[in-house]
Amino acid sequence: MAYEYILTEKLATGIGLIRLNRPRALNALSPDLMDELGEALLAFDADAGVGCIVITGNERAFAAGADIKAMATASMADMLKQDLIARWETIHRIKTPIIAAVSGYCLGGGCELAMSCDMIVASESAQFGQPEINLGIIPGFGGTQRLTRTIGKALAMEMVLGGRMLSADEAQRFGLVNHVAPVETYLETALKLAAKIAGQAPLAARLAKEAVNNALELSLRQGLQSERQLFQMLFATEDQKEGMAAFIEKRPAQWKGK
Ligand code: DAK
Repeated sequence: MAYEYILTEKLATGIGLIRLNRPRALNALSPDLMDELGEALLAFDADAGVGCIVITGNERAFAAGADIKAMATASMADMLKQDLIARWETIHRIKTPIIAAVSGYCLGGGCELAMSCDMIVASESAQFGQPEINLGIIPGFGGTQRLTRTIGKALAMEMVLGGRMLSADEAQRFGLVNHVAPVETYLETALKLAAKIAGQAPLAARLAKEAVNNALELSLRQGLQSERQLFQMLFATEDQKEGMAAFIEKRPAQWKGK
């Protein structure tokens, strides 16, 4: 499918690669770009040949936020419209694991998009920030919630209230980022991690993602209960039988996604 604001590619390693592609606007997340991103995510999620999705930008910017020019004259009623919110929330419906490969600016809605992915690989030049306060607004897509749960209240307050940016090394130290790599190799690092995930038993990978994400949303009691049910469900899959048989027979498992 041809898109205008993103580029997509299905790699032989079972990865669905999505590049945000509005370089002149530092990949600002316009409504049209978000619609395309949502469509591409849903298409890869429905593709049994894709076991992991990677979202990236370019060296200078993952995304410098939602498109300020498209929001500048919006009313409260505009911002309340369900279709506006829905286009941002598509990513939360995706069952396939998603990695953000981030270089350069990762600000506002860009940082929130990266945090909505399951892991983040950053280049040494990445800068993470929630500078919405400078525009007279606050984050609206998890920048006060996911960020605080990940890096803690003290630093989140400084970022959200003071516009402080985190370098890639800081972001890794505070648990926002999985790996930091040179600008020349960060995408390769992300793709290597994605290939490893794409090679896992597909149903187990999807449920593993769901179970870990539940830890941020449910109470411990609910989370443990949900984990147990997901664990038990996997014993209804052919892949569980295959995975355990392969271990016992000392051979690599052949996953079917069934
Ligand atoms: N929106 C639109 N255009 C942007 C942009 C943005 N967020 N960021 C950069 N650009 C454009 C610039 O306007 C400029 O375009 P031209 O003037 O050349 O046409 C071009 O990209 C290059 O930017 P600069 O000339 O500013 O480049 P510099 O290197 O000097 O500065 C910068 C880079 C990243 C420091 C600066 O561009 C900047 O401060 N950008 C804005 C960062 C920001 O404030 N981000 C937060 C935006 S608010 C929602 C969910 C989420 C959100 C909203 C709704 N719902 C669920 C409904 C999120 C809100 C936000 O993200």
